[in-house]
Amino acid sequence: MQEDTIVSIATPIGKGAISIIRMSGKESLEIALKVFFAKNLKKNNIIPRKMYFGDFKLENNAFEQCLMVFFKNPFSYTGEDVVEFQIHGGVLIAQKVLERCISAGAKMAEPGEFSKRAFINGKITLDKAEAIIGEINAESEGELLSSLQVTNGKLAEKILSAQEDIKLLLAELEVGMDYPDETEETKLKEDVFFRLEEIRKKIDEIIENSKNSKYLHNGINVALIGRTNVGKSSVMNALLGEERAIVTDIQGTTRDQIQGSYFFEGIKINLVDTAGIRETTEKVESIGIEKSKKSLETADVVLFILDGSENMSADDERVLKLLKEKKTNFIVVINKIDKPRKIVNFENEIEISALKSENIEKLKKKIYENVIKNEIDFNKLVLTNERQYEILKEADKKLKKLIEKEIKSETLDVLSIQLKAIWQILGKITGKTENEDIIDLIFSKFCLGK
Ligand SMILES: Nc1nc2c(ncn2[C@@H]2O[C@H](COP(=O)(O)OP(=O)(O)OP(=O)(O)O)[C@@H](O)[C@H]2O)c(=O)[nH]1
Ligand SMILES: [Mg+2]
Repeated sequence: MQEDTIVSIATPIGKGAISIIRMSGKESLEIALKVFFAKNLKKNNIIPRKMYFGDFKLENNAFEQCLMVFFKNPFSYTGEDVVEFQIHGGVLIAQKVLERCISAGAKMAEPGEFSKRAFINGKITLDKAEAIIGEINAESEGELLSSLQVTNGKLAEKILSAQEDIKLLLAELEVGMDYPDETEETKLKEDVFFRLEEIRKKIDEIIENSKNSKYLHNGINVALIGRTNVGKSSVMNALLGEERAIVTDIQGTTRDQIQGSYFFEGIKINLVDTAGIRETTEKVESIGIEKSKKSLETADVVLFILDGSENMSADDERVLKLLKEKKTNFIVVINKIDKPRKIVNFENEIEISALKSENIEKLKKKIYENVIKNEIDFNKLVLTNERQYEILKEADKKLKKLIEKEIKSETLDVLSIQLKAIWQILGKITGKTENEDIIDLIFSKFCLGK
């Protein structure tokens, strides 16, 4: 158990009618009873998990009616003694209750400290803890669903079992090294080879399912690119369903980048409207154009917008050339189809009218399908954050090298060192590793009070 008793507001600030102030640590009950008074309630007669209605005494001796509940260790969120106060009223009262707990002896919790203690006391696995961060921060529905998946601990199970397989293999290698005569090295290596393939299959499956997780987490970045006056800002507004960007018939209206996002199928779509690209000597406009060119590089997909009522101009050609040079993933959007069409046909184009809101839903679908190649199956095991994804890819890379190369050329000794390294890498997700730093790193990303 940790030394300090920590306290924090556990509910989101400013949301909801009830706030919960949570304290955890061996002095939590003692501190609570210095500030909270209910009829006949004493330290030796308190019943765990029973709600007590009483008065909370604030700094200025004013009383606030509230509920208190005590969770005796180990049956609490953190595994320590925990006290929670449920108070009515806004942020100010919550803040005052918090301050009073601190002046009575509790320490303000660090971000993620509650969950860190829960993890240390074996209440949650590391990947579950990370999923909790995901849930707190999940903005889109899709992201939330996959966070919940991990919360169920299925991912931990799968990766732990891969770690377990590796451990068994390590044991076998140990035996092989200790009794070189009794084991035939080639036969042992053959066995190791097949079992490594099995482990890799498990890891590959999660990686495959998680390819979409980047988009679940960060959303899809879409840049609207084209020459001036083709209707980029109008398309932006039509997609957002609001008048975000200024629209005029003057060329070069948009100079800075304008951002906005909407949700499609639970995925956040982040749009950036850019300055129309054309030859110009005007200073501000040129800076804007340079930015437009840059946003090509960070976009997952570009909407190349053309004015369908006009022929391709030199500026249009210039933009097209740029897109091809940069090998950008782009969709050709023929705008202004409410007017007679003049522009040439493009492969894989979509006709819309931003002015008349025609085919906007179809465009939304096209953007989504362009990036999300296969359906996101929320029932499958997916990783909720990029850190985990990168870790698994690292493990996979090492496994691949081991299977395809090292197993043939290296000694059992070296193989065992490499395998141990992979075990360690997987431990960065499951928490089964000797490395403590990583735990601190993750928990510092938590919200306060969780
Ligand atoms: N008829 C018609 N006019 C449109 C349509 N979309 C945009 N316009 C008009 O085209 C003109 C330019 O629109 P903007 O959205 O400002 O174009 P832009 O590409 O953002 O222009 P810059 O910011 O200058 O690069 C405005 O007068 C719009 O009303 C459309 O679908 N049909
Ligand atoms: Mg514009």
